[in-house]
This record gives sequence, C-alpha cells and structure tokens, in this order.
Amino acid sequence: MDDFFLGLDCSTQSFTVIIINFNSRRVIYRNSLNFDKSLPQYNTNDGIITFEDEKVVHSHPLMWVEGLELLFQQIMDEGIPVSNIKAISGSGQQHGTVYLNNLFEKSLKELDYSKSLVSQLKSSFSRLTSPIWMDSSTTRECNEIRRKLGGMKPTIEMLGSNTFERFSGPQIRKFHLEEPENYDKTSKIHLVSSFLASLLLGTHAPIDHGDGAGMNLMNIKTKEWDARALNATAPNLEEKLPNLSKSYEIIGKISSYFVEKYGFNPDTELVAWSGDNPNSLIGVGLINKGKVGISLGTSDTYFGYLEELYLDYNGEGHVFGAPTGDYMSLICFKNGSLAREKIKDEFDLNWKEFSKVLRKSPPGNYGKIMLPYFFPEIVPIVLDPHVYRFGLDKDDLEGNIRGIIESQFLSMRVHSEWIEESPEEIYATGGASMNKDMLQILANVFNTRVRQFEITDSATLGAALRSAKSFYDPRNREKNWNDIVGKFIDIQQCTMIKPQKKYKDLYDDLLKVYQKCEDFILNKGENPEKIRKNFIKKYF
Ligand code: XUL
Repeated sequence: MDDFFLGLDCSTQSFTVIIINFNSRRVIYRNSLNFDKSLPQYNTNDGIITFEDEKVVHSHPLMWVEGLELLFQQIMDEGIPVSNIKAISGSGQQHGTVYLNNLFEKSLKELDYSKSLVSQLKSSFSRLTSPIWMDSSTTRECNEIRRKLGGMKPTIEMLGSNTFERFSGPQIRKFHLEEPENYDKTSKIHLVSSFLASLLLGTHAPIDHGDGAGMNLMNIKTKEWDARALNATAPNLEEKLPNLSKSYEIIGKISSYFVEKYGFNPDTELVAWSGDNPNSLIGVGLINKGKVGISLGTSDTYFGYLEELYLDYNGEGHVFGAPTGDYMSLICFKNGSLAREKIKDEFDLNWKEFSKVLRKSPPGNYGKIMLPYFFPEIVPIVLDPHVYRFGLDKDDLEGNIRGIIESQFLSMRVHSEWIEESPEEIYATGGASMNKDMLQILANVFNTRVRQFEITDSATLGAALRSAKSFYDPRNREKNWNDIVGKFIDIQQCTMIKPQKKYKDLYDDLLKVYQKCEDFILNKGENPEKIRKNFIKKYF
C-alpha cells in the first residue's frame, strides 16, 4: 500500500487540499474552494469582511471550519482512499488570531460525528470575527509595545521583526484595550494555523516556530514566549496562548470525529501546522541558501532560507522560524493580486487580455511610473492608501498595466536590498506565477532566471511534504530534506524563464527612478522629474 500524505492551506480567499502519493512522488488529488463562492452565507468579499474604517480587516473563523468540513466531504465523495493517508499537516494565512472561550476544548472532546463541526463549535468563540494579516488598524498598539521594549532595534533583536500592525501581539493588545470584558472571557488565542490543527487533533494544538515568529510575542533566539513582549501586550497573556513547538513536531493522532465521519485511519499522524510562507519555503524546495522564493498571491511575498539569524534593522523585513528548524527571511507586500485585479477590472479585461497588453508594451514603460498603494501597504509602510502616477494618465491602458507589474517588482527589488546577497535564481509560486508574461518582467527586473512550477499551491504542497518528512524521520527511513523535498520538486515539470540581458541597464536605471519617486512621496525627498526625464531620453 502506497504512503499518502495530506496538506491543507487556509488562505485569505480559499481553502486548498493536496494529497501526495510519496511512492510515486506525485500529487494524486487537489481541490480548492473559494470562500466567496462556496460559502456565500458568510458574505465575504475576497474572503474578508471590511468595516467603515478601511484599516480594519477581519474574517470568519467559522467559515474556515466550514471550509474544512466541505473539503473533507468532497474528498470522501470522490472516493479517495483516505485510510492510506499516513500524516497530515497544514498551513494558514499568517498573523490572524482566533479568540476562544472555555467551551472550545470541551466541545472538541465531545464532538458527535453525526453533527457538523460548525454547529458544535459555534458557541466557542469569545470574539466572533478574527483580525487577519490585512488589518492595519493597530499603529497605536505597535508604538506602545515598541516603546515598552526599548525601541525598534531591541524589538527586532528580541522578536525578529519590528512591531507590525498585522502581527498578532498588537492585534491582541487592541482587543484587550477595546473589549476588556471579552478579552477576559477568552481562554485561548490561536493563530489560524494552530486553530485548524486543534480541530483535527481534538484538543489545543501548539503554535509552531514559523508562525509563532509572526506574532511579536516569540523570542527569535530562544523560540519561547518572551515575557517582556507578553507583558507589553496584554495581561495574563501567557495562560491564553497555546504552547510553542518545532514545526516538524508530531503533535498527535487525528481525532475520532474525523475517523468516524470521513474514514481516516486512527493512526494518521498530525504534524504541527505553520504559516503559509514557511510552508511555501518547503513547497518550492528552498532548503538551501542562495535562491529566493517570490509568491504572487493575495499578498506578494519575497522569502528565502537562512542558515543563521540575519535581521533587518531597517525594520521592513522579518525573520521567521523555517520548517527545517533554521530561519527564513520574509518581506510582505499587501498590494499583490488584489491590486493587479483592480487594474484589470478598471480596464474591463480578462487575464489573457492583460497578458497581451504586457507583451505589447515596452520594458521601461516610457518612464511611466506607478506607486501602487491601492490598499494600505506594509512595505514600504503606507497607512493611507493612494495610487500615485508619474507621467502616467489614469486611463492609459498599456501604461497602467505595465506600470503595476513593473512597480510591484521594482518595489520588491528595492526593499529586499537589505538581504545583501542578490538571488541566483527566483522560485516563483502563487496563483499569478502561472502568468509567464509577468514572470518575464520579474526575471528582467532582477536580472535573474525565474523558475515557474507546475504546482502553484506551494503552501499546500509544502504542508504535505512536511508531514511526510516528520512521518519518516522517527521510522529511520533516512530521508533528509533533500530526499523528501528535492526529489519531489525535481520530478515536477518546471519552466525556466531567463532574463533578457539587453534590459539589464534599463531596469537598473528604472530602479533609481522608482526609488526617487517613492522617496519623493513617502519621505518628502527630491522631485524625481529630472531623473525620470533623463531615463526617457536615454531609452525612448
Ligand atoms: C506574511 C503575511 C501574508 C499572509 C497572507 O507576513 O502577512 O503573506 O501570510 O497569506
């Protein structure tokens, strides 16, 4: 009987599952449900709930529970032999917090498989909605916590990141300040990842070092909750947090609810869940340094494996625990696919037409520049969104389409410069990585070859691969990360996109123009018109 492994990913807009057959090293099942379409009763827009204050962005934890049930039901309906599944792990959008009362654990232990999870868990929340990574409403709390920790440098040294609006600690502080009674009624605060892992486990699951590092609460060196950060955040916080664990820890076996309801083998092992970015690191095979991953999803992220701790003292980047037990770097841009979609929709195009325009328009965009802050931006920090255009009319179709893509990649290049080594190769993933025309621009902007994968759900695949690694480790089958991940990834079809060398100088120069535009808007720097005009004169 072949060994199957299951990976799940609860992201902003969708819930995805992948089952791999490890013996043939193939994905044998994939399914994804879009929250807006499959669970319309939650009334989300792109998976989120917005409020009058556009800085506040939440989602429904019960929708995630129902999504999980729906996916498992569909797996069962398809007749997939789930009893072959040896281990399961998962991935969640990072930073989002789930607030539970003291009914949660009891309800999990008494689940009746003839009833739905949603109906049995709906009274377990001390806060009905969950703030997610897109929320940027906690500037006051960030400042307060940072101040209590002695400023930006000590904060970064302690936690691996500066305080960030979307991180869990500032969000928890805001909840405690605004709703102290509900905070007091909260007995556990989970991340999206550890919350969903708890459902499968039937009791509280730990938070792994990958996702834990995105909370502004975990000490990045000791990988334990940091008492100073907890105290700076909210009272009695330690007792409300689950334990921390290594990302590769086997946290237990699947609970009887899933065995009885869906036919899982009672011996199915559960491996700690992690955040989507740490999972993606494994899902694209980044187990050595030198290469970087770029995920083009709801958020665009730039990430890489780190052999040792390497901090960004400018305060824009993060260090998280990597699933291998080492570290990873990450930079997150909020204006990713939703910003690309805005432009596509403004010109009433489909993606095919969008690509056609990209192919037609010239690299360098005649010096037309966009600063694409459709939503509050994380890197660089922009709390009040506004789209700035230089030499670019709002109704210029070609200019705006090339403008958004070039600006997203130029911004990535500018803001990843703190990672001193420039990448030898970029592994592209996420939904938009299917688009070769965008990846060609990425290759040209970075002057680096870009690898495009057949499977773009790297977080889901990464979760399945992590569960395989943890399953084989104690059984002495001597499978190192390279055997597990390397061989699996190498077998998949991938395409290499080479940079067009003739555009190297153009993009080096455009990068300077872009930097000047950003500096002009965000730091009241020098007017960029002169350098922009010189660029136009040189190349057009
Ligand atoms: C990473 C981040 C996002 C979310 C979205 O820090 O905020 O990439 O994980 O999925």
